Amino acid sequence: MNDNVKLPPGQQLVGPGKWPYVGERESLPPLDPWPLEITDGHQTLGRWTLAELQNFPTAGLTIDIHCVTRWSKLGVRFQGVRLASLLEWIALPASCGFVSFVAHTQRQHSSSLPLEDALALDTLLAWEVDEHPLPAAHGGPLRAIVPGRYFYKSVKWVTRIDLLDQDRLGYWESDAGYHNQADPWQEQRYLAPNLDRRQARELLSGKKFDDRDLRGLRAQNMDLSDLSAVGALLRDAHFENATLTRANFQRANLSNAHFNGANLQQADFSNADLEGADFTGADLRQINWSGASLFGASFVSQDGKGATRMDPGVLTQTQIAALTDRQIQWIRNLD
Ligand SMILES: Nc1nc2c(c(=O)[nH]1)N[C@H]1C(S)=C(S)[C@@H](COP(=O)(O)O)O[C@H]1N2
Ligand SMILES: [Mo]
Repeated sequence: MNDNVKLPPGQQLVGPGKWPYVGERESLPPLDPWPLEITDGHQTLGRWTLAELQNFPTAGLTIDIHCVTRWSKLGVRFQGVRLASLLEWIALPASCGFVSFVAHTQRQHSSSLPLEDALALDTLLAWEVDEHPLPAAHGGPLRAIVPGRYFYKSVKWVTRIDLLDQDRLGYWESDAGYHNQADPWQEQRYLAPNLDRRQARELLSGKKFDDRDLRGLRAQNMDLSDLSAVGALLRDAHFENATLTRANFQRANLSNAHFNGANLQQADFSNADLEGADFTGADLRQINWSGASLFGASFVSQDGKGATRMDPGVLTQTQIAALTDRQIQWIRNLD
């Protein structure tokens, strides 16, 4: 059998028996007993020692490791406890869409993902690999294993799991511009394919996109309120569920951009190219649409669902005429 068949795009196999170390090499001085705490970001919801975790029903999981730096190692067997099993023992916060794994390291390294994904992917807290205790340099005594994502989602030396209402970008995701979704089969490596690490950091902290070429940017769920993106090239950019209140998109090229579920209150789209942009389910109140080109943009989905909010009477007749019949109908019902 050809192993390459099982490799996601752009990945290469490491040599037999090899397993590189990536990122931090050690934790802070190991704790004994090793604790694991689940919080809602403020309060402790559950707390166990490693020995107590080992009394839970254990789960074995064989995964393929895919590092964003393009090496893969197939068929590694981990043993531990499922995140799902731990959550059965605590009272879940009323709203917790995201889970963040936090490491006992100098920089309090962390990584997050939607809780729904973490559970669907069968996320594990692992203490054993290939029938041996997990080596310290690989995150022992306890690390997260998130199957089906680049390995940077699998945090080493976990002592805390935060269940959060809003997403909190992890270390690599915010410092190096790694993609927050991290699906290797979709090659979701970086925030934008053409950004280096310094540029990504600058971009995320400064929220200044003016005149930049950021085609295909991945900014789902991000807090980009007060963003300045004047004249930016943002074709096919992903802003699903992002916070973009007061964002300045004057003259930006946003054709085929994805704004589904985003909060765009008071954003400025004057003279922007919004052809084919998707605004389904977004909050579009108090937006400046003057001079924006809306050919083929959508505000309501095919099935008529999506609670898009928009002030009536803000689009010109020319702008409305550039929409499809279904979209025009929806806009007319607002007015
Ligand atoms: N605490 C912590 N966890 C981490 C990292 C890190 O730097 N610190 N790096 C991540 C990255 S980028 C990868 S590819 C894997 C590497 O795990 P390994 O060193 O066991 O191969 O751990 C992830 N988990
Ligand atoms: Mo990585």
